[in-house]
Amino acid sequence: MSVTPRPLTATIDGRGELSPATSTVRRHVSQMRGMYLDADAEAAALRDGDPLVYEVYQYDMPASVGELIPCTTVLHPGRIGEEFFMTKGHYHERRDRAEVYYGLQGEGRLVLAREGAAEVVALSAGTVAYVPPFWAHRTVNVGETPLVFLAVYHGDAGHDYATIETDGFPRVVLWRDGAIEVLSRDEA
Ligand code: S6P
Ligand code: ZN
Repeated sequence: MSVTPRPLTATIDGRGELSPATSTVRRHVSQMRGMYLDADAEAAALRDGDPLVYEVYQYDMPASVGELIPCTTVLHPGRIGEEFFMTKGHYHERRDRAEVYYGLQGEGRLVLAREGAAEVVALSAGTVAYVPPFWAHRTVNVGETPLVFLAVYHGDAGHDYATIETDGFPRVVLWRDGAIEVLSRDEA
């Protein structure tokens, strides 16, 4: 049975934690096996304590179209080989559901993909980024401090991770030769 939410206020603390939150996700390298390009570097990270890559703090709402779900992501700095720490990335299960991101701290990139097309946009404090319907989305921390952002999306959007686990993203974001490089995955 769905519950009609009451008006809500929440706060985001200095490290990006949304409070109150009703669910929290913490993803380590071990929960993203196979997503980074460099399998040897991934194995080394797993041996070396399986670092925490990101945290998500969410206030869950009923899974219906009229609802909006607020959540924050704290994406830690780091790399697996040349590849910057990133989120798993997903399509929305209901592909026609859009989303808005608002950058709060740090320096990142938002990687968007749809049917072979790809765009990579900067995401930092003060950026408002629109994820249109039908576009897969992943964030990447290219800085030395946590990348923190607020996301707001439809209650019934859902998350399809399986398609990304199979197909990946067409672009990768790397630290190479002393610079941030965005490359086609096939040429990386
Ligand atoms: C939800 C929104 C974000 C991500 C979060 C973690 O639709 O896009 O809150 O869930 O940044 O990424 P991922 O790909 O593991 O869900
Ligand atoms: Zn999303």
